[in-house]
Amino acid sequence: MSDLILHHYPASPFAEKIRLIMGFKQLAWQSVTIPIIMPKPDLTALTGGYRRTPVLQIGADIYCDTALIAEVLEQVAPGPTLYPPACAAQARLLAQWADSTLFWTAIPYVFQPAGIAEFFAGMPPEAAKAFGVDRAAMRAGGSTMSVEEATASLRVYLQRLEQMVLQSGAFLLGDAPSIADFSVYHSIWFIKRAKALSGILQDAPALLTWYERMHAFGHGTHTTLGAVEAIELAARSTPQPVSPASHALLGQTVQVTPSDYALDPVAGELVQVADNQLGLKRHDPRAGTLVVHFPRIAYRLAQAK
Ligand SMILES: N[C@@H](CCC(=O)N[C@@H](CS)C(=O)NCC(=O)O)C(=O)O
Repeated sequence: MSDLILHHYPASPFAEKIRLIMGFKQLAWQSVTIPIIMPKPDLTALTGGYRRTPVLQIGADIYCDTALIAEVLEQVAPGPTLYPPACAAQARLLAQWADSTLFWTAIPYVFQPAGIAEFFAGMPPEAAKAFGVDRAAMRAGGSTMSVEEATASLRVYLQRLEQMVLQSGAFLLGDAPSIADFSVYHSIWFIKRAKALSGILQDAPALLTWYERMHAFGHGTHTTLGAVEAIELAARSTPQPVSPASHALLGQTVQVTPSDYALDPVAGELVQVADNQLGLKRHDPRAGTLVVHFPRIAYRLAQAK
């Protein structure tokens, strides 16, 4: 039985990024399907309030955000690497652009009326309404892009990505894939699924060939696990020891909150501070003692109020 448990749902682009990395590294994992909108009581029992998708669980260690999940999977299975030494820095920076700017251009592009109709086909009208209300609350205060701006920006981005594939060989930064390919892939995957709108990709034929090359990695192998079983497994497990660096808030009760959207704080004892990782120890009545891990980039650390 694999120790890797992915909490996710099929239609999530960020989950698709991680599923494809599982395939690239030929990993076996367990799959817990989580709700697409709040409430998510079984997920938040593990995370302490973080609600975004996906989340990786290894025993009583909970990893939030795909930037961190990718680094953890690299440690679990170093080869093939997501960070080829020749381009690791560029790859991480390009991945960050894709996970923020490209993703938040693809979302308003796909969620125009034709894309919405396809996304919610076969679901009752209330499902679409509930999704809209949930995501509006999640993005409260954030800026939104018009379909016009998203379409125009996407055309430019697709041409830049097309040029990268043409210049660098099989993948965005060279002959081998890097984290940048997986971060770009999930937005293209989301656009490609919206059949009525995927025609925009036809102007980037080399990128489409790249897409097929990426798609062929598959998702590795997985078995299904219930959300309650995942919580019970956490309760039976002990978090892995961490090596804390010195930090003024170490050992104190703190809260960590995404700094972009879905601003749900997670509170706990700060037990780990690394270059790009924070660990909070917390206790849940059902899941027991856990350490919830976040990247530092795009997460705010503050003393608990
Ligand atoms: N920076 C986060 C972003 C994750 C994200 O925005 N995921 C979307 C789904 S693709 C989400 O959480 N949507 C709200 C939800 O699933 O409840 C990451 O890399 O994991």
